[in-house]
Amino acid sequence: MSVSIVARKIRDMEIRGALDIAIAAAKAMRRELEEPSKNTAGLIARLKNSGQILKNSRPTAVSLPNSINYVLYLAEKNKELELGEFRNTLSREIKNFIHEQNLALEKIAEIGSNIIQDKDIILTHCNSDTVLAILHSAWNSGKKIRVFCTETRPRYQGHISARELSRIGIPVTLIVDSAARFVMEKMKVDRVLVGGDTVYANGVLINKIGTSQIASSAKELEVEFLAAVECIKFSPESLLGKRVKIEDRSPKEVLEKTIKGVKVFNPAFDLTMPEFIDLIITEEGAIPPHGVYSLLKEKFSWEL
Ligand code: RUB
Repeated sequence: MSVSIVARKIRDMEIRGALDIAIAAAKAMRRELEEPSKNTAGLIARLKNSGQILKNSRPTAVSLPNSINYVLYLAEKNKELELGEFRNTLSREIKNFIHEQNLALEKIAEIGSNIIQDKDIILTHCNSDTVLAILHSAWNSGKKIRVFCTETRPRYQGHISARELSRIGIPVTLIVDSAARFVMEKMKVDRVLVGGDTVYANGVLINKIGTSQIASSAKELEVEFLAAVECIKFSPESLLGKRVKIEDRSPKEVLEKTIKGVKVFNPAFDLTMPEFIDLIITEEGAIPPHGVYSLLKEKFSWEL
């Protein structure tokens, strides 16, 4: 798919979830290598421009700029190559990068599945492929888990999670978002497991709106709170004090018909503070939030 199509699909949430967004962007950048160009410098300029278009498509998941910046770093590294060789080398390296992201997902599924116990009752919010991979792996290893999915207003991504879990055969129950605390207490939920769009160096997790409310209820009820995120979702720029923009989406997602005199505010993500998070499950291991800093410096040495 071309850069403009991928950018549109990300903006319209046809492509969504922070990992899928990162992979789709890398694939679109790889496709750009097929475009005509006089020389390597011209193609790099084109990649930079395409990268900007993709970066502008959605603001909150840092996996998107990370993926593009990595491709641009690879392009810069190979800039002395003549055009044909540049195209081949970069295409291979982007393919490797995409492969690594898929391996990261598999590794997280394995690590996360070790944390899940037989007969666990788990609550998840929104729709995260990384969370689903863990639950799938735990189920396949014979753990008889049960899952509660919040519906995740206003876009109902919880339906996607519930449908997928049910397809696998995992007993799943859909609840309204505001039932999360009640269900955690009454149904004796063992663990909350969510994905993430961005993780700052100080261990702050940015994920679908409502995550922080669930995390604070989990803390109060002594329910373990786990976040599953590939390192591509760590924010190197947070070390420079920069913050991502919390996406503000259309009021139409909340109200089909406007109510006279009523404004709608529709933020799509929120911040969960590190003290509410027990573990962040990454492909490098399950770490406490204060471990993000060192892992970030290690994984993003090329950027820093
Ligand atoms: C999706 C969301 C997911 C993360 C992680 O929000 O918050 O929890 O993106 O997903 P939206 P994954 O539906 O607005 O994109 O684990 O698949 O990367």
